Amino acid sequence: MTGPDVGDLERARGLLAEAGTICVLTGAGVSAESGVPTFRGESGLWKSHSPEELATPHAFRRDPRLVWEWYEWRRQKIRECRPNPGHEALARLALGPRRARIVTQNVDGLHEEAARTAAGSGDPSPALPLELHGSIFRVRCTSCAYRVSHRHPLQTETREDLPRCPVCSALLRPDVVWFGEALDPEILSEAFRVAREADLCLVAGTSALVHPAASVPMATVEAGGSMVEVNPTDTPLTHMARVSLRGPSGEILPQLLDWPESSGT
Ligand code: BJW
Ligand code: ZN
Repeated sequence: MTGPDVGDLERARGLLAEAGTICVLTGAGVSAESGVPTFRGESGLWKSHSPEELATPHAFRRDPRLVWEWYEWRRQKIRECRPNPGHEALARLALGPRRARIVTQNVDGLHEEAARTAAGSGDPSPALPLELHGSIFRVRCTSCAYRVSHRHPLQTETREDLPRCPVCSALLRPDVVWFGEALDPEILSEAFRVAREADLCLVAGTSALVHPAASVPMATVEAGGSMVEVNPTDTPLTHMARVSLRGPSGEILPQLLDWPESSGT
């Protein structure tokens, strides 16, 4: 695999070096090199399951067992995945002296794991992401306010096996955001605040097809900041990017960020 254009890499490093505050928006592509399947494209999750079929409240009402089976398959896959050099470079950026904040659409928890590893015995919180679409390792009640972290395997073979709320006995569901559902308003407004106040938005590994997440980098640009995109292919945001670095984020992000002036050290 050839690397990104050297001139583009230099220009992107220059923009990062000039930026006082940085917003990072990530999508499924940043976890691809960890082994987490993306949603769209050749090897995307949706090849055999359409989102309308499985990632909607309607689908869960119609066939909760099928939806849980799909999530349990993904949870099992993701449990075996570890952060890759892209997650690690972003965690170091966010823990460094620059004001950088990670906003992610991913539900896999890999940014958090990278933050904890990079922080060692220190405080990981500056590198903990704003998770726009929730977490695949939390469950919540379909009826009451019960919500809890849950990493262990779940039984999904029959409807009777499905997890139930210990408070009200209603079905539990994955604590993720499905199509047609509102994102957590506090997390969303914090993400847009971070984007508006950023001098630069670094967008990595997202097809930028799903809103409102895909509008986050636009807030930076509309407020006068710039955008740098890292993705093997064009997206609807590409025409707004000052620089587009073509290639896998696990290779490009360390080249871009582990460089004295762009990391701010
Ligand atoms: C690599 C790589 C490598 C590969 N390195 N890169 C405005 C316009 C049109 C529609 C709407 C709009 N606003 C809202 C909507 C409707 C809808 C929407 O956006 N629809 C569009 C699809 C048309 N949005 C919603 O419904 C949202 N809710 C909402 O708006 O509510 C309004 C409301 C208000 C008040 C009351 C009620 C409602 C909710 C959206 C929820 C999305 N949920 C999912 C599932 C999460 C749970 C789960 O994981 O199962 O989120 S769908 C799925 O898509 C998931 C992802 O986070 C999201 C984005 O996907 P992502 O991350 O971009 O992945 P891919 O696969 O698409 O792309 C991967 C990219 O990586 C590609 O570009 C590759 O090239 C690249 N890549 N390898 C770097 N190594
Ligand atoms: Zn309940």
